[in-house]
Amino acid sequence: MAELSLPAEPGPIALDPARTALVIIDMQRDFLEPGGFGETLGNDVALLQRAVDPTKTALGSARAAGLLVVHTREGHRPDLADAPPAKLARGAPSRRIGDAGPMGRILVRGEPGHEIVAELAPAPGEPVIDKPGKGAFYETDLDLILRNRGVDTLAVCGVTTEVCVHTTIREANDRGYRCVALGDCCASYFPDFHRVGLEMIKAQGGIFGWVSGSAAFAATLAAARRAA
Ligand code: C5J
Repeated sequence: MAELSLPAEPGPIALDPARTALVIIDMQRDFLEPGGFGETLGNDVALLQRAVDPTKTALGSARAAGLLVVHTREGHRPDLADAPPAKLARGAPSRRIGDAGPMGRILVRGEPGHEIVAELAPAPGEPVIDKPGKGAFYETDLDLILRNRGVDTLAVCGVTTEVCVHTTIREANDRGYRCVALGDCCASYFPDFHRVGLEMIKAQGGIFGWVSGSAAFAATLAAARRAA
């Protein structure tokens, strides 16, 4: 497939499918479903559901076009040895990281709440990056996996826009990747933070990257497949 042009802001971004990965950040039950980490912090988790269907669209088109698809999950080892004490002590949640909840221990690897929601379940062969922090590059092998595949461009979906999506895009941008956030595939417990988070990415000529959406992403990949 030849190089494509994806409509985006602040301007179109060239995409080479062979060098582009779809990166889906932390679409986990712990953030999207009642009883998980997000709800323990007092958030309305229903606000994140709006990103699921658009992400499903982006995921289907990425798979059909043969893009590398990478999923991430935020969470900790069962002994919490990789969880900074400052993170464990933060805020006044109804349950802390590691406490037992209706979906198992909060934000702990291997528990039901740590799993990616069923609609977006990883397919066999798609890398799943388990990360202890907000950024997907911090203390993970994501950079190595992307570089080994020759990836230089990331289309990014996930939750939450201003936390793990933003941190990951900033980390990626500093490492030289070109990032396009698919805006409707991202969501926040705070709609204003979502809106401003996307604005921050594309401001100043694209200081952190570009912003597009699932429909444009799917249409661009589909048109290229038809022309091939
Ligand atoms: C948060 C995330 N919000 N995945 N994590 O704590 O954005």
